[in-house]
Amino acid sequence: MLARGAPAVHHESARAVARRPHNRGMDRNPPRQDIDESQLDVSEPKRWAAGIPGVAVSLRRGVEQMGVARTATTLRLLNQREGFDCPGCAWPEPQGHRKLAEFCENGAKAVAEEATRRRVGPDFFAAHPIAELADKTDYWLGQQGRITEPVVLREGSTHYEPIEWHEAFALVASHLNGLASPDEAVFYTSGRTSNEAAFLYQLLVRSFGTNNLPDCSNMCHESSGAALSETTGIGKGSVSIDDFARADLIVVVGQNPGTNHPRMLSALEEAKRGGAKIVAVNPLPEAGLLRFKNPQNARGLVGAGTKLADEFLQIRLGGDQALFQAAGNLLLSWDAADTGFVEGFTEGFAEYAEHVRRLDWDSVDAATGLPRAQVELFARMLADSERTIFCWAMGLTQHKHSVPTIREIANVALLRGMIGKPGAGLCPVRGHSNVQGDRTMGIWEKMPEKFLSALETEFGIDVPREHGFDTVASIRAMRDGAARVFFAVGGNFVAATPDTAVTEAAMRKLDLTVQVSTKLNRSHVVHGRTALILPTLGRTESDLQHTGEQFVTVEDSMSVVHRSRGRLVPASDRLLSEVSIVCRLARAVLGPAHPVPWEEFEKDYDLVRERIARVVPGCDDYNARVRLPDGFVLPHAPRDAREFTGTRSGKAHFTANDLTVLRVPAGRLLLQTMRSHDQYNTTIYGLDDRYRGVKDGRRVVFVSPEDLDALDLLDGQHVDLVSEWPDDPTGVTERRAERFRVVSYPTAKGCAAAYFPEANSLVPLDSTATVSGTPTSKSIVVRLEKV
Ligand SMILES: Nc1nc2c(c(=O)[nH]1)N[C@H]1C(S)=C(S)[C@@H](COP(=O)(O)OP(=O)(O)OC[C@H]3O[C@@H](n4cnc5c(=O)[nH]c(N)nc54)[C@H](O)[C@@H]3O)O[C@H]1N2
Ligand SMILES: Nc1nc2c(c(=O)[nH]1)N[C@H]1C(S)=C(S)[C@@H](COP(=O)(O)OP(=O)(O)OC[C@H]3O[C@@H](n4cnc5c(=O)[nH]c(N)nc54)[C@H](O)[C@@H]3O)O[C@H]1N2
Ligand SMILES: [Mo]
Repeated sequence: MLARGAPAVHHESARAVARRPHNRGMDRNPPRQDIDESQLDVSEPKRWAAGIPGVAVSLRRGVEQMGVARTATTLRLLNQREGFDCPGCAWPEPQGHRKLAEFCENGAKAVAEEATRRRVGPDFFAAHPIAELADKTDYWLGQQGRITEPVVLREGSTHYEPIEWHEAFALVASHLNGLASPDEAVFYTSGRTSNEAAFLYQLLVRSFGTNNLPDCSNMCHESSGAALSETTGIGKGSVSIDDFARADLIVVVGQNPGTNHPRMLSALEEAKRGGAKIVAVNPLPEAGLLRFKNPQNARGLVGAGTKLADEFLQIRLGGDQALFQAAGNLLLSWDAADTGFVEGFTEGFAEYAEHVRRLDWDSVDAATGLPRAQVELFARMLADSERTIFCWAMGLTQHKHSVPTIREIANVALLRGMIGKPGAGLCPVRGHSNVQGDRTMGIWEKMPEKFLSALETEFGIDVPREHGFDTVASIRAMRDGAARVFFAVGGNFVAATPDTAVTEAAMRKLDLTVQVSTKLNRSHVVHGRTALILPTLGRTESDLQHTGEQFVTVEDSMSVVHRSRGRLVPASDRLLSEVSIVCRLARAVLGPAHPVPWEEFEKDYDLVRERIARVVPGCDDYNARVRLPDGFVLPHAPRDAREFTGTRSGKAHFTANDLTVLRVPAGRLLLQTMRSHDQYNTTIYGLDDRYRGVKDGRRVVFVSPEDLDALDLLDGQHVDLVSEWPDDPTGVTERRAERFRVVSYPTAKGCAAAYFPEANSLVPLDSTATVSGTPTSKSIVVRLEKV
């Protein structure tokens, strides 16, 4: 039995799992069959997260992909100081003492995916023509294993075939240098890239001459960054992990931590033990928000677990702006403002107060769908709290009015003086494990002047000033012929982006597509006229260079920068690290006379970090500080000193925002696209959305029983989902995704849900959030057509 602090993974238990008949011999055999939706099985949703099934699933997935011994060693190094950072989510590691098993079920799955023993080598590509691979799902593609050597798909060819690394770099260089302008190339980044690789990558792209650096953040927390930089002067969260234990109220809005940030449940549980109250605001009663059985202690395994949410606000999709305006209105009417803070540290209060006092309560009712008494109770909890933390994720960032919504949370936090004191603050919970670090290192299509001029001074180069394309603008440019080359460090661009049909057609028009990847995905089989796959090391693997084994650094969701060092033998001896790939490509593209010492950087990552220290704000003495046991925390003026140095006035800004009420035409529903418990974005680990009771299939649409009645539909029927957007500038106002099984589910009335990426084809490319440009993946008007 697992006691607190005991290793959750040891040989005995892993062996016990491996002995079960269905796990025998799984090691190297990927599934031959793709998803068969006719096997779909639906049962009652769960009321609690983790517990024994969580531990069992971690071990089973580990053993399937890695075998017993490798599972034990790998999981033991996960999130330890001398090990590697979990390639799963960006939730921070605890400071000081770390438990021996500092990971969660879904972190274990992420590692198993990467450390798998399955391989995709030249035989695989010879056996499977691209036309066949293009019919497979991301699930099947990902399950085939790690890519072992660079491959090329030459123009007109039917198969990928091996290519030497130097030839691959020369091919990319000849395409890039043959462009009419550097702006005809697009350089995407997903959020797993290390700080060192990200810093060098943006340096290469800007030296080449463009700011076309879209990243996954454009589809993720861009709205948070935009709203927070306007209001607090810094686009990052203002809490540390230790604040959770000190808070008396934690509000979790638009986030499903039980699946996407499972280690956050431990922090919530600890806060709860310390007397904190938790409010969950969500259209879905997510299991992890309701009750948690902590797999790291005996009580969590055998007992009833901890009840987490004290209050569950089952809000309508997109209703959060109204909820927080209403809270602001009530707090003001109760004189519950922290006047010392408001007067000392903010501006714009009078205008804000005037605006929310005029609030139209009918709009609040319509937008939130919540009983007024519950809105009042929520405001009362805010008024009574001395230390509130506001957490949110994709449920807030992927709507048309996401930026005003997050500004509204900032308003309430400012009103109550919840920034820059222990146990309180704003906490956008980031997705990819290093998405925040990549931004810090310059992966952004519109980095500020200060950063760009620091690059120029440090390296003696010229870099462009004109803003580049973000993700949606990149797709438009590809579609319209303004971009000809696409290069991606990680990610799965065609599957993660909106409007699948449009994006895939845009991708197919390109001259060259290049993917730096660990595993196969849809973006390798929907490609430009020439395509390259450049296989790279994962987080778990050791990175041996000229001066010895290297480590890299990453930044978590709470601005802690620390080391990550892979220990496993790489999946193949033909892999290059992302740093090597960037440095060698830079030499090929920019020529040997380029002033940046690319060759030296590849040999010794300390040399890269010396430059990071001189260019990136807050990174002074980087090499020494990342070597401290827990790394170091980047400065954050509002959090550290209640200073708002990043805004124009030096004060925090209240904002007055017009209220958006999403009105849905009769007979239609508002659809959100979200993650199942068994996937990492477009990487589908398995087919078991355990907490929601959906198994062995993914084409489901969750609809409330009342809506099913009203629409004359039954649980178990099949429907096409048809999205409707009359405002589409391209004139295509309808999009269809075929054959989804209707699941009767306790979601908020008028709101439906389906999985990402199956439903991405329904999200119009041009339907984006104001200011941030993020696709509106969480509010799409759909009708359900019986098939
Ligand atoms: N295991 C695993 N971990 C992951 C990921 C993964 O795919 N798998 N992805 C990573 C990434 S990149 C990210 S960004 C995060 C994503 O983490 P989440 O944001 O938790 O991911 P989603 O599945 O999109 O869930 C959105 C949640 O918000 C709710 N929601 C949707 N719309 C609204 C709304 O209008 N208002 C409110 N109040 N709630 C709403 C949904 O019901 C759901 O609970 O997780 C990261 N961690
Ligand atoms: N409809 C809808 N669309 C969405 C979302 C949604 O909620 N709804 N969420 C959005 C969000 S929040 C995000 S962050 C994006 C995610 O968009 P992406 O980051 O582009 O997608 P991922 O699925 O995370 O990328 C998976 C691929 O990354 C590669 N990979 C994995 N590890 C490594 C590594 O260490 N190095 C390299 N080079 N490659 C690696 C593998 O080949 C794998 O196939 O999707 C967005 N799209
Ligand atoms: Mo994300």
